[in-house]
Amino acid sequence: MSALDYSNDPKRGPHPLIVRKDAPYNAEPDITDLVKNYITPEEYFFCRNHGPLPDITESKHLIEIQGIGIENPTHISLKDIKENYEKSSVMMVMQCAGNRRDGLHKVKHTKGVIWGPGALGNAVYSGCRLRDVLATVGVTTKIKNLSKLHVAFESVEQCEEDKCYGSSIPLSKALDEFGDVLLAYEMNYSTLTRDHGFPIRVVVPGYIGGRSVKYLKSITIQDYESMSYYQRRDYKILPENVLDEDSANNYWCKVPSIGEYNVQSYVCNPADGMHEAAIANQKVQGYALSGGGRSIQRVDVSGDDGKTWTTAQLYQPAAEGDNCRVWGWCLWTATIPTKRNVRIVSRAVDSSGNVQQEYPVWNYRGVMNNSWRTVDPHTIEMSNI
Ligand SMILES: Nc1nc2c(c(=O)[nH]1)N[C@H]1C(S)=C(S)[C@@H](COP(=O)(O)O)O[C@H]1N2
Ligand SMILES: [Mo]
Repeated sequence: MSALDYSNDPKRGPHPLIVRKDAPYNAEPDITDLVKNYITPEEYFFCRNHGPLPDITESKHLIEIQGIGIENPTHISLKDIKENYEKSSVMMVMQCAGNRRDGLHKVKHTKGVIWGPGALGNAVYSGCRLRDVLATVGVTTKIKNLSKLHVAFESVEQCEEDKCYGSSIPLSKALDEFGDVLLAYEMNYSTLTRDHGFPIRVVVPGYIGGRSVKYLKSITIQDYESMSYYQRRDYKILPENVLDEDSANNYWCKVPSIGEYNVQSYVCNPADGMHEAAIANQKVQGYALSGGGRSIQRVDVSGDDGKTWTTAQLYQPAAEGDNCRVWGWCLWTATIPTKRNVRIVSRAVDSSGNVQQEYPVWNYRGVMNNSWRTVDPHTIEMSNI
């Protein structure tokens, strides 16, 4: 077992998050809190960690930049990043690939923190563009074999079982003029907190949260994906016949790692068990999002378990400037009749026409669950009896 020391983790007083695991610290908000704000305040923002939080002195911290196409590997300081690169901001959803794992875990045992539907948030991150930093070391879209290259990110912290947190994305995403990948030092216009990656993290809009490496220590251009455990042996959708670690070992290298997340929606209000009465006009509220910059085209809401559907009203700011990609989430409301003992359902359609699937497709790591959200008219406890 790991002998990691968590005594230097930030002291967290009483706060509104539901703690899924103490050490490493993993917590998510109550979903009725989550949809109170379009931009998720930090107090309602989920935290996903794999080890003790590093305690980094900003003035001493350097990021190493090296690899293919870089003649002179270099180190860059936070001062350099803040003073010599244009500051830019991106509003985006950070969503863990394990969001809603609980739904798959109910089907069959899954491996991982049992997240409910709150392992996501919508924030404004600010920092410098990764492509600007790469340009100063000579890495641009003119690089040879662009489509075969990756940018690997490593973090400072030691995780469970002596692993270092790391991940990678295609270099083409990092260099894309409209990809909006940042080295961020602010979240919601405040300095990043230790929980969210102080002093600097990567943010990769449209990709699963796991690619947005916190406490960034190094950036490497290479012709293979990150060798990190979290890239190679985690965050993959294993086929349904893989039931345990032993059989997973035969599959990790055959299955691609997840980049962009899929189309998703969730009814946050009313919560399970909260609509026992038949109501003529019940207000239903939730979130919807999709990966890769795809916007939400439509959210269908049903008060009669999917027999009839009403189109929800969406709140989703349009894409900014020349960029047609949408990284922020969509909050929606619908007013529908609900009946006693009948489920409320939501399903989203994204701008590519992808629709959420009706039933969960179980996978061992419990990732990318996007089955229709059905609000159980009874409490969860009652439905388990
Ligand atoms: N260094 C480091 N970066 C990390 C992680 C981590 O444990 N360590 N977790 C990743 C995962 S799985 C997710 S979902 C996001 C969560 O970001 P947040 O804690 O700011 O919400 O950070 C990612 N970056
Ligand atoms: Mo994650």
